[in-house]
Amino acid sequence: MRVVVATGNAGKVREIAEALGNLEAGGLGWQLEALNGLPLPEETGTTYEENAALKACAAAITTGLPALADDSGLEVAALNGQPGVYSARFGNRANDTERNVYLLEKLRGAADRRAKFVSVVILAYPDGHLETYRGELPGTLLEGPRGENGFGYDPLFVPDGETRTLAEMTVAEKRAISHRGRALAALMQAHEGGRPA
Ligand code: ITT
Repeated sequence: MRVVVATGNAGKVREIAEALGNLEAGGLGWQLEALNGLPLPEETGTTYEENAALKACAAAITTGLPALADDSGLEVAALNGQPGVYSARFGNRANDTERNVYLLEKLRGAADRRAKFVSVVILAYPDGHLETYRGELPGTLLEGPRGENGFGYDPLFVPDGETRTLAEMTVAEKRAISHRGRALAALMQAHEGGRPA
């Protein structure tokens, strides 16, 4: 099956391609296609589900192919769950490094460093059918960045039960435990026998 990956985030593309193309990880042998400059709609939703559906449906309608989108975010306990769905725009900072600095400033002196990542992956078909998969990853936020891999808030985030940040893991190691890896594993499981009803 040809599937359009409806994201402009290179880190997500890398992780989705590694998961779905990795036969050992349950990969489905789908032919993944990039958006090739097609614009994504503005994320006007207030939930991950709404925003993932907006992105996946727009790409499925424009291309006539099934389209996969991920909407995700970091929910920080000491910030009452913020930035959540607004993680990509947190503090109006321009890039990952500046958003990490901003988050560290907001958490300066905070004893409670708990946070969780959430990913909602939606596969939309041109006929309007939607499949929704969700994954979560609890962990804690460090007081400074560690590691060069991954993207976004990965250098600050140590998953529960781990000693390394997500940015100190390989793509495969991150996939095995991460919010996005879990959502994609559920998608792959649902498709083992072909397209689910
Ligand atoms: P697309 O909408 O084009 O897919 P985006 O980066 O704008 O890309 P989102 O609106 O879903 O995507 O924002 C998610 C943000 O949450 C992302 O930009 C990161 O800042 C953060 N985030 C999500 N998953 C992450 C992960 O696995 N590691 C680190 N940060 C992550």
